[in-house]
Amino acid sequence: MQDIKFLNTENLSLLPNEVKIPDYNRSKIQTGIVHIGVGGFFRAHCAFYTDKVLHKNTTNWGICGMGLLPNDRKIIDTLNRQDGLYTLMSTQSDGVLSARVIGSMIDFVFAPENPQIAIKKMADPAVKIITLTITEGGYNFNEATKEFQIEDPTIQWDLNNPQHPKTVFGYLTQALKKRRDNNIPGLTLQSCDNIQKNGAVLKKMLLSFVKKAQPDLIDWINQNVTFPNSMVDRITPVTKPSDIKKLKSEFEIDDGWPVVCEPFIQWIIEDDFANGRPEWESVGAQFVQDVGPYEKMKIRLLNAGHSLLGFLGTLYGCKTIDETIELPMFRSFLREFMDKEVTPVLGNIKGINIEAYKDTLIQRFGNKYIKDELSRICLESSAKIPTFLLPTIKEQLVNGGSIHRGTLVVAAWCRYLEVAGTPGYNYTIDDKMATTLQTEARASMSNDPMAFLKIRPIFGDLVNSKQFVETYLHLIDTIRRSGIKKTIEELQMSQ
Ligand code: CS2
Repeated sequence: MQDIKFLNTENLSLLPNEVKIPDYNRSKIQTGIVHIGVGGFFRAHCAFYTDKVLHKNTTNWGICGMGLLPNDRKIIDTLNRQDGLYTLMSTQSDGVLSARVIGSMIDFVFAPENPQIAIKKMADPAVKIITLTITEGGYNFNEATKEFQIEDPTIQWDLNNPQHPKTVFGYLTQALKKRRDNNIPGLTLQSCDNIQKNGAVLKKMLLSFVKKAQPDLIDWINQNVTFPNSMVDRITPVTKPSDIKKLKSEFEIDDGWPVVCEPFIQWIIEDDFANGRPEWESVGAQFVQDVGPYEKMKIRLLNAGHSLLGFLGTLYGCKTIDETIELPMFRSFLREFMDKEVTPVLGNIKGINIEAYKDTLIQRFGNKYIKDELSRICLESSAKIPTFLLPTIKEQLVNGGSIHRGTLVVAAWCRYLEVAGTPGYNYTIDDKMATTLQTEARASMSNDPMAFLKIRPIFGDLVNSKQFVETYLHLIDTIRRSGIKKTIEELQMSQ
């Protein structure tokens, strides 16, 4: 008979010995970091590194988990019930599962309930860093122009209701204003999303908002706030009910929302912190002067590789990344995309053996214990594709390189959209731009073949490239007539 324990502070010492638990005194830890967007990735990555730092007897870098969106209530309530504790479950490629209870989150704020508490927390002098995982779409830029979308209705709401903001921009502006007005030192705003130059993008977007909302704050921000760029990496699938069950049966832990992740982890950060930082380098993170080449490599190979497998695999009837890459045709197609279309735009990267990096990626994707669902990969692709894939196609066009495989991914995306919900394609489109995407993808099947490529906020000027358009039209036509497998085979024979 198993003795299952509910995960909380009181029960920590009763957990089986093989479960690593926080062996620092959590009641002594002060909040030094506010994190916005307490999703699985953050809990597998930044919160994990910080937990490791706290094991080294530091007391001032606890994390306050903050949710700004109504949907965040569930995770905040779950973690509050568990005294902020949760389990990180990671499975090696040989199937060995390990469980570690993370203790770095010590308090929580659910902002929609009381925006002023959230603003006050971010302006607290003890808080020296605000980290963010708000997804690629959360930065509110027009994908084609990279400019801030001031006309967005929630942004307009924030401009008109500064004390009851809804977006990260409204909250940050009020918090920074409070810091300035009360002579509290500035801090670091650290993006942990998959966007090249994520720090610079965050700064540009925030300043575009501040220019309208509180123009007199701009100089203070420029002088007192930093925005380091960083490359973040750890594959973190959506937690499934079966994971919760497994944690109970294998480790006797009753955790309402554990996080599942792969063993691999990487964090490369620009050392540009306005007001101190944890010694993340003592637990495996790397600090460098210029993170640009590493971000580019990771986003263009891993994230674009994911999207490739996501659309191609879904059209073929696969459900997970490991299942898709197990099929030789997808594995070889992915490798060719990486070798022939991405590697040429990356150049030499200091300290990196790019061939070995790609080998490792393919191995990571193949970890059959990490059931990373294609539905997670395909969601919000209107923000992902312009960030992960289209820049590679554009650079290859300029360099006179091949664009066939990248363009096939775009065509597969269109096909994925147009057949969604029809017999044999039993999925829905989970995307902020779902309606536009599907309407245009379907229009492109009949009266206007170019309709999909004409979605300007996504494709921008790419639609003016004769080479891209011709390649795309040929590929989408082949997918529609012969299916994804034949299209890949035909392409592999001709290229
Ligand atoms: C994925 C990423 O969302 C996606 O499409 O590619 O979440 C990916 O798993 C992480 O960036 C890995 O570091």
